[in-house]
Amino acid sequence: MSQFEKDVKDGLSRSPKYLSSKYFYDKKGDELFVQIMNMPEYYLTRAEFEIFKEQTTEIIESLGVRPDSYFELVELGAGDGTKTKELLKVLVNQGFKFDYVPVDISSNALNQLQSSLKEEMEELSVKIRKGDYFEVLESLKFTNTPKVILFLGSNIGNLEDEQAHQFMNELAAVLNSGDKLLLGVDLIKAEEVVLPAYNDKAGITKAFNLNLLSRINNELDANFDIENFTHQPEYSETTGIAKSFLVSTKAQSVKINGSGTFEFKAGEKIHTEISRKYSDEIIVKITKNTKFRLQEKLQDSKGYFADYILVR
Ligand code: AVI
Repeated sequence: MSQFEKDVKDGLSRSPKYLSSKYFYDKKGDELFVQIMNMPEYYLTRAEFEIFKEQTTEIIESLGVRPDSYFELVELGAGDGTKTKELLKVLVNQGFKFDYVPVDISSNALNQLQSSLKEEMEELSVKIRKGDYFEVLESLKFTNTPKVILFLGSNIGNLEDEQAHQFMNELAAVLNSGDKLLLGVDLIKAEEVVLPAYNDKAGITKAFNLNLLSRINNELDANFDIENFTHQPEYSETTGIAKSFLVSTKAQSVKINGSGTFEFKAGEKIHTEISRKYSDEIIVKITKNTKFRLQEKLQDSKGYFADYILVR
């Protein structure tokens, strides 16, 4: 039984039911996420892009890198690199000596990024690394080269606080003292701004959430009727936590070949995603007793998003 199948079986046997958002990203899910990043309601990508475009000098200064000493710029989950390119252009133009190391589990995404960088910044040294973040970092650990890690897009927000804390500890373990982390996070703000980002008018986020059921149908030979489920986002300004659910619109049973039959009551929810929003206090909480020290916070002009710079 694959890990995916085990996790689906386990999650649907729980009460309340649960499916992990890490399984959103099959080919269709990747495409839908690109559309999400371009939606008018999804302010996160634009806000972080603005920081990278307008505050490039401040980023470079607070990372403490110098043109004459070599470093590695490692990006975890690089995607199409739109934001990072703003930083890369300036570093290249100012003659910094560094390798850009984008890490991703998708070789397709990495190859596309590599060829677009070749076209746009010929002199940039790019070393793509396919695989699990920690395995790649572990393999880079013993070089003694100073490192700057980029973890952007509020990707950390898809983890529960305890998991995020563990992530910071694991990251600290594969870095050396003095290495830097640039952590991009969405900030806690009004429901009127956050909720539409997860409930867009065009229904792209709905399709993104429902695609998880299609993926289970395709890969695990299941018979979810997508028409009988709907997308429901929730957000609490008090906790700063957004959650996405899939709601069964009627009583129904769903069969997954080899895993069994799962009963749904009318109105029963499957929790599929957490998108945590941050404050300084929560950053302090997830870095507490880790080897990271908070150094700097850069924000976009609306104060929607922050890039924190932490030192290992
Ligand atoms: C990838 N991650 C930071 C996105 C988020 O905002 O939590 C995924 C997403 N889910 C729905 N829309 C976007």
